[in-house]
Amino acid sequence: MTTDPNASDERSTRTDEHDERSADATPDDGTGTPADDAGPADDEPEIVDGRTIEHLLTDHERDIASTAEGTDATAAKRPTLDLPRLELGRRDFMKAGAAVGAMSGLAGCTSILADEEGDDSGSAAASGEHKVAPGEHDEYYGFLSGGHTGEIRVVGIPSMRELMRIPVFQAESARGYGHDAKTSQMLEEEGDGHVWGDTHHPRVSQTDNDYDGRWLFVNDKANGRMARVDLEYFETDAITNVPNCQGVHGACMQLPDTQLVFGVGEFRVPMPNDGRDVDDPDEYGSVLTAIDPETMDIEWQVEVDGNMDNGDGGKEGRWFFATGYNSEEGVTESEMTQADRDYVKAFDIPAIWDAVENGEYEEISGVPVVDGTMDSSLNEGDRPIVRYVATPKSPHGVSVTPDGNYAIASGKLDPSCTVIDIEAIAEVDDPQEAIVGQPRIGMGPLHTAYDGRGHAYTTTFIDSEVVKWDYEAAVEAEAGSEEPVVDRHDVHYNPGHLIAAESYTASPQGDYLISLNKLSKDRFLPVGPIHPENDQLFHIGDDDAGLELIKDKPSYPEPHDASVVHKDKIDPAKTWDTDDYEIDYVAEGEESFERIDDSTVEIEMWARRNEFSFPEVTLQEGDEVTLRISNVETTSDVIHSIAIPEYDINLALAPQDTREVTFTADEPGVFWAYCAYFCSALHLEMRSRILVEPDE
Ligand code: RUQ
Ligand code: CUA
Repeated sequence: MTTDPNASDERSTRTDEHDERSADATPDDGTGTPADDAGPADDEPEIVDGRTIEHLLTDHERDIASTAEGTDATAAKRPTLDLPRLELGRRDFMKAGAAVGAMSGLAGCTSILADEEGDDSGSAAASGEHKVAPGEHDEYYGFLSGGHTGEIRVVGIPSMRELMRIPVFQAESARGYGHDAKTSQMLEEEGDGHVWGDTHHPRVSQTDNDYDGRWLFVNDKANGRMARVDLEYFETDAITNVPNCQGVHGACMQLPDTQLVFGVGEFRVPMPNDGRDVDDPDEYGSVLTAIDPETMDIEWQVEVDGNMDNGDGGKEGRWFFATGYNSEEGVTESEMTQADRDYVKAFDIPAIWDAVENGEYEEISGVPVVDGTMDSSLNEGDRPIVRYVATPKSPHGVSVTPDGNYAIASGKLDPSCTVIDIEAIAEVDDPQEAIVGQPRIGMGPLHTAYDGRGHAYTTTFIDSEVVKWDYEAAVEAEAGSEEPVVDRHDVHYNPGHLIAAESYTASPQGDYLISLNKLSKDRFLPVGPIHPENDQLFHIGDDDAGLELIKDKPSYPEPHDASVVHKDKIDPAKTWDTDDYEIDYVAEGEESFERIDDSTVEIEMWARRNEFSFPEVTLQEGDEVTLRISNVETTSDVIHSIAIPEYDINLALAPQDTREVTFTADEPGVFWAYCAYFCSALHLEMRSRILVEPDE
């Protein structure tokens, strides 16, 4: 990173070099790897029925618009995709389903889809297998991001029952999050005054490439933060504000033992973003951020060329992969989609640590920033810190196979996935030689999950499918071949992420998979113009039966990604342990009301069924009051709260928990504090009268 005013010329040169590199990556560089003759990857835009992918994308956008109106204005012009078993254009099909629903009042187009897919009625779904009876527990925890609600949702799988929500970047009254001193300070100090976030990628910590149930980490795409959720208490316990970038998009960690947590910077901005270079996009940068999982302190950042997007860590700890788009470093959609290839960046973590330890960085906004751009001196020689692997086109998701052998990137604007051999990355001279497979998956491939039996499952956003394929077969096959595909199943509609049980570990469970679909259209009762999304659960455990659709779950906007963890690997607390928080517990008999001076009061109190230690509290107008309160119950699930509406406070109190809050009694009057958790037969009577006497 440089702040040299002459540097913009250097940057332009670098951009030109991108194009050269893209050109280098085309067929006749003589390496003889499948990447070299990847049909869709070449410089010519791929043509489907005489139309480019860009045209198809435009059609797709128009179809979404026309379907919403129930019209069929574009039907005549719509092309048919040349995918097997789809005589009808996929979007024709969606439209047909929506139109039937609209005209006849039928709830959705399930029957039509069942016909096309082969009837699902004999499947596990119809037979009632995978049901979880009332009172029974699920097999898995699903941790879903909540998108721009800023939260995490906890769902039981396979029931898909929502078990809990964990607020992360937004205050939330039912859990008292952002109401007590500790959590409100965390939100304020690490939030620059922002009141919301955009969570995309929840990843659970691992030890030895398996879930250890300790923490969950998640990004904030909106305001460039990373957060940690403590999975003993299912509560956010740390937030880190990441400088030198706007949004943190991809999030995951260095494996096998969660040595580092990574945030993948997306939007390019000047570094630091303090008013310099505002209209000089060549000077903007994008960074990968490495965070210590214990302290949540930032260790270093690496600046790269182009936008980054998603990421995943190799299983052996050396490599971290991030996809990227906008190698053009443009600022408009058309500028960002010119090149037919963008890059998967392979970060060599030990080499980056060496650079940091040798002082080969620039400190920006208090963080060591290592230069990992293409023409950085740190990328010369035999141990470059970042290897740029050109893949088609604006690759989106990247995930490492459970055996640790491959990183698979999804083409997004190209129908292929790219299989990168992780061991080869370290050995080859030209990173393109590490590309060992490039199967044709379908239109708009976004994300890939694994079952541990050698299958990859990729969502195709435009085709609205989950496509199951064999990744070793893809290594054997010609680039561009559809042969590795073993099954495909419609989803409803337009899937983003998908996640299989424990897919991010070295040993996925291989039984369930959730497709997180962005559009639900007519699948549910209408609820106004903002529709829920649709999370669809599949059973994938029987390779003969193929993908079996079990369940639709309407989902509040909007989950992006999820981690699915076996129930035995999570060990939540039933009550609080008083050693686990920094403030002192207030036992029965230890309650106190202390006037420190003319305008300062400290209250220590407790709550139990059906009373607060003080039935009334008398204050003077203008008093600054610090109130600490413990729930002295020891019985699980006896939760109280202290709601003081006048001061916008609701502290949720699980058994043995203690919370603190400070407020100013700025208006005279009588204000009832009450318990907002329905805790007992006399819950309504559980209250305390706050008398604020007027200032004379
Ligand atoms: S992204 S729908 Cu934010 Cu993970 Cu791909
Ligand atoms: Cu305590 Cu209601």
